[in-house]
Parts: sequence; C-alpha cells; structure tokens
Amino acid sequence: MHGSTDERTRTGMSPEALKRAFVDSMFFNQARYWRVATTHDLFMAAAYTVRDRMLERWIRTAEAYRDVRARTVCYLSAEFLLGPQLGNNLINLGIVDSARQGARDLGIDLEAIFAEEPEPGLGNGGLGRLAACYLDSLATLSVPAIGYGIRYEHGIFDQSIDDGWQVEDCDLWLSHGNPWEIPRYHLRYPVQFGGHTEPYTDEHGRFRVRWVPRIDLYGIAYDTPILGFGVDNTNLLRLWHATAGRSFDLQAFHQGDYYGAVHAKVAAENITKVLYPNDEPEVGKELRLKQQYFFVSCSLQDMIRLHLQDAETLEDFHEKFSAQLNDTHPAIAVAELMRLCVDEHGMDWEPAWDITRQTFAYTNHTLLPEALETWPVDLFGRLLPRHLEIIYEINRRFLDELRIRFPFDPERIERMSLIAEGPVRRVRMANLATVGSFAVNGVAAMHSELVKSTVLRDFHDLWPERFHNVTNGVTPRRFIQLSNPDLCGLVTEVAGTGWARDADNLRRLEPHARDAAFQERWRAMKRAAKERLGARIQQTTGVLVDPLSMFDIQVKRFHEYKRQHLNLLHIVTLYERIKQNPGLDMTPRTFVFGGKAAPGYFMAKLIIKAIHSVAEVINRDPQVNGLLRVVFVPNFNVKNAEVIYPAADLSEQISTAGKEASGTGNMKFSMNGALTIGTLDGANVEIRDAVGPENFFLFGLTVEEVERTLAEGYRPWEIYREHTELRTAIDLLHSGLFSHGDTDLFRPLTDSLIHHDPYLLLADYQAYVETQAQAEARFRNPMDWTRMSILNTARMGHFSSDRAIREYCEKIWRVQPVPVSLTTTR
Ligand code: NBG
Repeated sequence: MHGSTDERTRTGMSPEALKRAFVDSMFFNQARYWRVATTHDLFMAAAYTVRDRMLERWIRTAEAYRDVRARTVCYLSAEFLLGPQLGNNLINLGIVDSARQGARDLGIDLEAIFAEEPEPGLGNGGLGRLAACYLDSLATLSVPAIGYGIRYEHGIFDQSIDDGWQVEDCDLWLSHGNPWEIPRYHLRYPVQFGGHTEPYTDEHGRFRVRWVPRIDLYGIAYDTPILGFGVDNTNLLRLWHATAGRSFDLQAFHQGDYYGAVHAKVAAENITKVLYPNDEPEVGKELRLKQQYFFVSCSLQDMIRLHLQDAETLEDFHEKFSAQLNDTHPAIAVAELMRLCVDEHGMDWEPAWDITRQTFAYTNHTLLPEALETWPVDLFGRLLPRHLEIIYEINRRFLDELRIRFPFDPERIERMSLIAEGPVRRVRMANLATVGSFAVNGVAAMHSELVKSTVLRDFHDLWPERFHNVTNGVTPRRFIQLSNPDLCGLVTEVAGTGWARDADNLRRLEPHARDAAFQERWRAMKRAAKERLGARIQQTTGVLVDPLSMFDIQVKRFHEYKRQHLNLLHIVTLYERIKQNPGLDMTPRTFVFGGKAAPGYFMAKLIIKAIHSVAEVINRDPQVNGLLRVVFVPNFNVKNAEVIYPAADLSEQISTAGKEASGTGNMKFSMNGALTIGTLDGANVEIRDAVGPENFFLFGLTVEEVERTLAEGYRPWEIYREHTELRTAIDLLHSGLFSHGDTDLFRPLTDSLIHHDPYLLLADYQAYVETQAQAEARFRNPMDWTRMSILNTARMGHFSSDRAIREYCEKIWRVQPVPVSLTTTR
C-alpha cells in the first residue's frame, strides 16, 4: 500500500495509480531509468502495469470457478490469432481514458507504445482469428473456458514484397520477450511417439495393451490471461511448449559427440517451432501430425488433472468439460481420450467411449476437398501405433453398427469408414471427429446445409439430430471500439454505451440514417479513417492515395477460390475503358489489396505479382491519374487490419458460391460501415438478409448454378471468345503491357482461366462488372451512400461473437455463466 494514497500501485485503476505503477514497472521489471528507456521499454512497462490488474481478476476467477465446480468449455485449436493485446486489455479493463491521461501527464505517446507491440501471429487467418474472438466473448459472457493450443516460437511468416513478389520472412514475435504470458514450469506433461504396443493381462485378469514408445518429451504450459469486457471474469489461454525430457545427454557429451548431446532437445523443441501455413500440399508433414497430437495430449492430460482435483474417477468427465474441436486439427483427441481412459486409467472400452462421445463437439470450417485432413496409415502407425489401433477398434465397432443399419449398402459403409481404402490407406480425420462427437456444426447457415448435404451427408442421414449451425461472429470490442474510435464515439452518442456488450443496440443508429447533420459527421468519420489508411499506405508503399476517392478493399488470404484475380480483371477493364475513352466520366477509385499466400502456392503468389504489375503501370500512367489507384498493403495481419477495415467504402467478398465457409472479414467491414459487393456465399447470405438486400451489391452464380454449370461441361474459352471486354482484359494481362514485355509471366494465370477456370471467374465476370458499375453510380450520391453505410453498421449486431458464443452455450455446450466480481478492496 502506498502511503500517499488509498489505491494500491499494482491494482489501482486511477490515472495516478497507473502512472505510479508504470514508473515502478520501468524500474523493477525493465531495470531502466527514464533517460535511456526505449519505446520497447515503455511498451513492456505498460504491459506489465496492465497485466498486474489482470492477474488479480484472473486469480479471483480461478477461485470462483473452482468453488462452484463450474462446467468448463475447452476450446481446442491449433491456432489462436490474438493480435496485439495492450489496447484490447485497456478497453476490457475500462481504463483507456485513465491510461491516456496518465500517459499525457508523463509526456508519453500512447500510440507509439501500441505500435511497438509485436503481433502474436499464431494463426493463418479466419479460423485462428475466430478462436481469438471466441475467447474474448467467452470471458465477456462470464463463461468458464480454457483455450488450449500451441505456443509456436514462430507464428505466420512476415510478408514483404520484392519486385512485386511475396517474400516470406521468419516471424520473431518472441525475440524481445512476451509480457502477457506466464510459464508454468510445474505443469509439465509427458508426450510420447513411436515404438510399438504389446498385449498383457492386468492384475484383474483383463486383457490390456501397453504402448512402449520410442521417443518421449514434455509439454510445458504457458498461460495468457483473457479478460472479459466490462466484467472481472478472466479466462485462461494455455499454450503448450515442447521440450525434451533430458535436455542434455551427458554420456554422449563426454564421448565427444557434441551434436548428439543436444540432439534430443533440438528434436523435441522442433515440435513447437513453427506454425504451418495452410493451403500447402500435405506430403510428408510428419511434424504437423506431431504438433496436433502433442497439444491435444497435453490438453487432455491437463483436463484430467483438473477433473481429478474434485473427483475420484473419470466417470463424469464429460459433465465437467465440453471440448470443442476447432476443425479437424485436434481430432486425434478422440483417440487420445480413449487411450487415457482405457490404458492409463484402467477403464473398460464402453464407458470410455460413452465419456468420449459426450465430451467432444466438432466444428467444420471448410468444404474444400484439399483441406479435409487425412493421414497415411503408415505414417500414423509409425508415430502413434497405439492410436492407430484404437482408431481401428472404433472403426470396427462403428462399421458393425452400420452393417446392421444398412445391410445392402456397402458403398455407404466404405464412405463412412474412418479409413479410406486405396493404394495408400488413410485415416479420415473429419470422420473420426464426427463419430467421436455429440455435435457437429458448420459456421454459416449455407455452409451448415452444405456440410449436411455433401461432405458429411451419410453421417447426417444417420444422426440428423447431431447437426447444427452456428454462424460465425466477431468481437465488436476489437473491431469497432479499439480499431475505430471515431465510429465508437458516434455510436455511443446515439445508442448509449451498452452496444459494446449488447451489439443489437447498434440498431439505435437506424433513426439517424437519413439525418443530414448526422450523415455529415458519419462522412467525416469515414474520411478520417481513410486518411489514416492513406498515410499508412504512403509510409509503407510510397503510393499517394486520395481519401476522397472510393476505397474498394479486398483483404484476406490469397486463394484462387477467393478470386482476387476477378477483382484484378475488373481493374484492368476500367483501365482499358479510360484508355479507350479518355473523357470517361468515372468516380475515382482506390483499390486496396492485402493478404498472404501460402509459400508453396504458386498461383496465389502469381496473383500477388499480377496485382503489383498492374498497379505499377496504372499508378504511373498520367492518363488515369486521379481516377484509378491500385495498392497492395504488405503483411496483412491483425495489427494492420485495424487500420484497414474502418477505411473501406466497398468490401470485396467475391468468392465462388459454395467455397467460403463463412468469412469473418465480411462482418468486420460491414460493421465499420462498408457496403459489400459479394456473392451468395458463406455468411454473405445472412449479412445481406440482415442489412437488407437494397444495401448490399449482390452478383454472381448461386451454389446450384455453379454446380449445374460445372455438371453441364463448363467451357470458359467460349465466354472468353465471345466477350470482348473480358477477352481484352485477359489478353492485356499476358500481352506484356504489365510485365515489361514479358509475355510468359502471367500465362499460367490466363491459361488456367481460359482453359479450366475451376472457380468460374469468367462465368461471373459480366455480372461482377455490371454490379461494380451500380456501386459506382450509388457512390456518386453521398446522401444515399451514407444512409446505406449507417444502416450496415446499425444492422450488424447479429454478427457479434457474443451472439455466436451464446448459441454455442445453448445448443452445444450446455454451460452456465459464472459471474465473477472483485471483492478485494483496492
Ligand atoms: C476458414 C474458412 C472461412 C471461415 C473461417 C472461420 C479454414 C479451414 N476455414 O470461411 O475458410 O470464416 O474458417 O470459420 O481456415
């Protein structure tokens, strides 16, 4: 307790207490004095100051959950794309204003401190970011929850651009320490690989199997507190770090084998070295399977330890926990829980299977066949021989049941088997996840229907009651409050402060949608956001953009199904129109792209190159100057995203219908008042329903039309031949105009479009270009556009991750909130 005040330095929330704590922290944590403190020191001191306030809540929460023996959600995910924490934690603690005032008093620039925080990029894109939004909402709704995942030493690669090509640089997010995490060296679980299994008879004369592994290592817990917004509940994100059992082989060392002496340690630690980029061919990804098993095994052992604190046996394990499998990456959990119950805890098969089946629920995040995980049986058996046996046994019993249900349908049984037959037999992880779960869900209404009618159709026939939909959501705290303070201010003024916890309150904006004075302020807000992005663009790319132009933005991972190249064809078309008709009356537009391509995905990388090449020519052509600008913001990540979403006028959500499971960027844009140009795909369908079809620019084939087009024998070259503008755009791409005369560079791209076009760009081109023209016409009427923009924000409350988490709690997890309050006097 500080003598001069009644507020404790390490927990007080006033500007005074925060200042004191910050100064203390600079001394006691950073061991620095003011004159030599770097921006990084300032960041660390600020982070520790904030963390202290979280720890108090965290410990109180742990006690409260334990006291009521609360049923707990365990979110098992190979990815958590948290983004920077400092700003978000200030918001959730409700001390942004105090922090600002404290910083002002000390003469410190808070924005510079925010900018200093490295990005914890422990995810590829939407799936990992969704997990992070869900942690935020779980805590905010006071739901007891633990996020379990992997503490990758290197997250998703940093992207830089060299001569228009993507270059991957190693991510070093931990290089200067991570103030948010707390290592728990005592929480250390053994994880084994390889070896063989052997049968034996136990002391009760029962048949048992013992796994004699060849390699063993340990997982160590690193904990990050996850604070709810406006509550004291602080949940736990527990990430596992791999380490060798014996870090140093002394005998080998004495024999002069220096490398051998540390080999085990190096090999073990490789497991949590690096996040795998997605969309990569799966061959030889032994390490990936090791990662999956590693984090799942540690997590389940940890859950069992927690359970046995209050229980004698594992019989009611499923009453204590509901474990969500975030896609199939953690699906091996089904076999691992069986192994732990049967081999380690001496249970019989049937009760173990009942527990397992009542513990897990599975979320499917994609229908793309290449993304559905399967593992060659050989590889699987080599790494996890006992688990392969268990999977065979689950399968044997399951197929026996099926034969009784469908005696004359061997094909169905083959499709449903956990093992795909063929020259290389493979374990089907989606089938394993489905068979081992009590609930299965998709991530948008349309996607959930497609899950039922395509990839998991046979399972839906068998167990229709297990299938659900939970449409994705995003946290309005990070994606409005933190990233768009001006919008936050406007909304709060007319809707009150409650919207950040109850996003349906955003509706209160509606009556103001036609109010000219309010519209004026809305435009000023948007304008300021565009200026901020413009400044960032100029700083990172050197390109000058006009904040008065229409900002037309597509940011997301690069993939052919997402069709960034359709956007590019439109740009080339506009360029050509201006060249042909220099007096053309056109609304100036700034096209912004951002996103990473998987390092091994040639076509995606070529599309990035093509965007740069087109940009280079357009941006320096004086004839289109003032009308068209094309920019690529390098290294799209959570941190950069926060500057981008608020600045959009038009949001590009143009995937081939049926391919994007949900999308969540579409939600972030629309919440920030962007209008969407999009297909009937993923959550676009529901966004359009929510904001009103008149406030959404829809184009393109429907899922049924896509299927029919392909079934009837799609001939893109005919469209190419017959459609002059399209043909010109494609021809210009490979003419050398954008590639310093190189007519080969973009051939793989244009050839693929003309001859195969698996994602139907050519079929959708005409509709896209026409709909773009409509958007342009509407943009010319600022009153009209602003009204639509306001209505988009007003009607997006449904897409808050709080709503999504409430649905999971009700439909799937059956958990109750446990409100926590700090009774400690500060
Ligand atoms: C992605 C989908 C997105 C969806 C996110 C989150 C995978 C496997 N799937 O459409 O492509 O929004 O998951 O559900 O990354």
